[in-house]
Amino acid sequence: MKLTGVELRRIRMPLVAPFRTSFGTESRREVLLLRVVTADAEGWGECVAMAEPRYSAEYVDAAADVLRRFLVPALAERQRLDASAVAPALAPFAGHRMAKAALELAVLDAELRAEGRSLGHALGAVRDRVPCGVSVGIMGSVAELLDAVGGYLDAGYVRIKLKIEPGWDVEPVRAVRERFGDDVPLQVDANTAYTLADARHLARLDPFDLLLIEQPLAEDDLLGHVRLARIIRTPVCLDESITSARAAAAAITLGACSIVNIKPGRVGGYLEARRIHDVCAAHGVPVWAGGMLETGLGRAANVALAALPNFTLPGDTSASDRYYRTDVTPPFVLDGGHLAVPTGPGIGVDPVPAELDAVTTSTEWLPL
Ligand code: OSB
Ligand code: MG
Repeated sequence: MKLTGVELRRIRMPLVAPFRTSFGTESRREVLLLRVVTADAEGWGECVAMAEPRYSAEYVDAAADVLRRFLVPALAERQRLDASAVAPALAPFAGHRMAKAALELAVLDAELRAEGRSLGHALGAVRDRVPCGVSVGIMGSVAELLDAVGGYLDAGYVRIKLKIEPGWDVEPVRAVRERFGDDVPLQVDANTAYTLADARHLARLDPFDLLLIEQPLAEDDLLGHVRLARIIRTPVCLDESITSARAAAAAITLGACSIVNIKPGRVGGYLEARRIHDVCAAHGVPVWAGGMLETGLGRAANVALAALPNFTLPGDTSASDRYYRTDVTPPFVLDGGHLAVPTGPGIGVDPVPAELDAVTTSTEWLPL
């Protein structure tokens, strides 16, 4: 494939409600979209970096900068390029996995559209629909939380994830169990808010039969997670710590986690995400699809990934209306707690031009 150029497009989308986590509160999503143009097709990639470097070191202005200065020019040196060659071409540059993932996805989408193949098919999807969970932010009160959880259960979500932090953990979990019962699949996500000194406190979550606790400790604290996993009964799942298939193999072998959250942006792309899926499957470790408040473009690709065989837990692949009043693609709509895996070529969805233009704050063309 010969690339003609790459368009960087910034969009700004208000969230339907503020989303509070242990690392901050988001009221709107600043997104960087990439459109790769080739002689035969165009491809879209969504960069999941957020406006500020809180969830990870990456942030959206830095992603645009590294793409413009280093990553896109590195592809220009290749005469012919297919998607499997993108990560090796970008490997000389350290880090910036979210920026790399977006560029690889855009090239992969263009390639698959040119071939008339769907991303799900290319990745090895074995389902045509995926069960969906929802990630519920930290609220001002337990009453507000119970309202929100009740609304999501009424909408059909098959699993609830509560964001937690010190001061908002045992009580909200107890309240959700008391109101909605022991049968609701329930898990929590701390986004690194605790230390090993909190192990006894986190063990107080044991009686609530949670599916998992996600990333209780710091990103680089694998040893801490090993120790914590030996103290608490709730299975430990890692998100932030899993930056590659190598990191996943190490975490599993050390006993730092027994479940893995896979986010393609965090690990440098969908091809690395599939390798993590395979490593986990080989170890008998279940995986699930994380989310980064994506628009319909990134969501389409995440839903395709979630259709692989070892994605045996519901993902944070919620419907468009959980995030945005208007999506940039035709909306993803929950059907019996599931989303349909797109079947069209590439990621299988296209932006609606008027919706995309309405939220665009800037565009920049990088010729190759
Ligand atoms: O830790 O999983 C996380 C959103 C932004 C950054 C990090 C996380 C999240 C979520 C929401 O939990 C997932 C989603 O619904 O997209
Ligand atoms: Mg998480």
